Amino acid sequence: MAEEKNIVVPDIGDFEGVEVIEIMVSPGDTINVEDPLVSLESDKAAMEIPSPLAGTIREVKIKIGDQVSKGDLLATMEVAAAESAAVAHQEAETAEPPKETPGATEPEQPPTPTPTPSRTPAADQRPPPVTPSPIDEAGFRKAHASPSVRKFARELGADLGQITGTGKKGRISKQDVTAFVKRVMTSATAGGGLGVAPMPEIDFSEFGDIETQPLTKINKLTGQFLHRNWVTVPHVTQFDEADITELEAFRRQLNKEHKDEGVRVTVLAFLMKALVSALKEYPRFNSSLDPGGENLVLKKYFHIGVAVDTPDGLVVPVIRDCDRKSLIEVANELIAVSARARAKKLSPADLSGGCISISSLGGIGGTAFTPIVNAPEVAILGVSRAQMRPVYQEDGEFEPRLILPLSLSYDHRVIDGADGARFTSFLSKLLSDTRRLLL
Ligand code: CAO
Repeated sequence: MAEEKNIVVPDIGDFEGVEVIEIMVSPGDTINVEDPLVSLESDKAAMEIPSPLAGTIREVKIKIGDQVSKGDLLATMEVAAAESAAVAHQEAETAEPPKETPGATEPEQPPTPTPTPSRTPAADQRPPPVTPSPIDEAGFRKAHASPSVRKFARELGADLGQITGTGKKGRISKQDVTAFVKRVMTSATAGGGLGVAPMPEIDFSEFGDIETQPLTKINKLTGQFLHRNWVTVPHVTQFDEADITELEAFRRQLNKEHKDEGVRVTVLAFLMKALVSALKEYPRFNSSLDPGGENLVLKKYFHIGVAVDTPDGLVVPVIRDCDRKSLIEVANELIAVSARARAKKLSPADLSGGCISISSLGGIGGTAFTPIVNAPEVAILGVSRAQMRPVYQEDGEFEPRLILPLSLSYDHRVIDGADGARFTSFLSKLLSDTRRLLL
């Protein structure tokens, strides 16, 4: 059977006429023992009055700004009969004085972690992502926190209702609020507002010897660009291959013929010329989305970026007007620009204005990879190492052919899958029959 009980101000020490600054409950609220009911604040201290019992609030008897002293009626509560007996006992014993927070400052206590058995250690290291949202007043009121922590949370716009307290009985400390705000900020910046979970901070030296090396300026800048492009561009990678047996024979012959002039034509120079033809055939690959995402800007020039691996990190210098340069001019410029990149002598002009990029790992190895689009460009061609393979011929024989793997990543907002496949097929045909490059 339910009974109505009076909840009064317990012994609050020598304080008389203390002001009510916050009321955390309303009629109809179901509360547990120790749930905060009201906050009081004198000129010396702030304190929270916890509920001595569990039940449902029937009536709140005070309002914000009231001055209360020991024994004043705060609220009436409907409690179960068993609870009621406990109250009688508690009232006789005098309720435990509430905890004070002198000068409205949270005491610097290390929070006591509350074990939550259902969570794994990994989950504990990586709290769930939180996204900024307006404060839910009901949840905020019910949260178990001192007035100073409430004030602090309000100043930062942190919703106490979303914070899990690490103190006794889930009490929220100032540190909990700070950790929550930090998590919101990290989620927002790390994921560009995607609400991804922050990386756990791990001390790797716990597991073995380590060495910490600072990232270079190029590493950091490249990292930022790649991350932005990875999360903002919907990527698709189209794989294809080209038979470059004839191209390779021609390349070797060319290099022999121009040996005395110091000319060195690599597969990359052919790829750049082939890309120009492919861009002319498929102009959407030579475009950028405008920042508003409303228009496609089609470019009438043919500047090609080439990823160059340097001791300080990856850079992508641009070779301009590849349509107006001969194969040998492109090859020479490639050698010059990659030397400048490795000597850290690139100018800002060298690094801007690209239409499409090539990432060639062919000189190193590998069979295929998925390059990241160098936005605002809309496509990047990845090239892996050419390999001699037996290829079935129409006459029923297998012939050794040099096969070059191509990996074209593109921005699916601009380029359809069918066009992606058409583009690489076109490139493949060009590279398989270099005469077509003349067309
Ligand atoms: N298949 C087979 N052989 C290849 C090849 C391929 N796909 N690509 C290049 N080669 C050959 C070259 O023809 C050259 O052979 P020769 O000595 O017989 O002429 C040799 O490998 C070395 O080439 P290279 O790497 O010196 O020259 P390149 O024009 O192919 O590339 C450059 C120039 C600057 C792109 C390259 O040196 C480089 O830095 N590559 C790394 C790019 C990179 O890091 N990309 C990753 C970006 S994403 O993280």
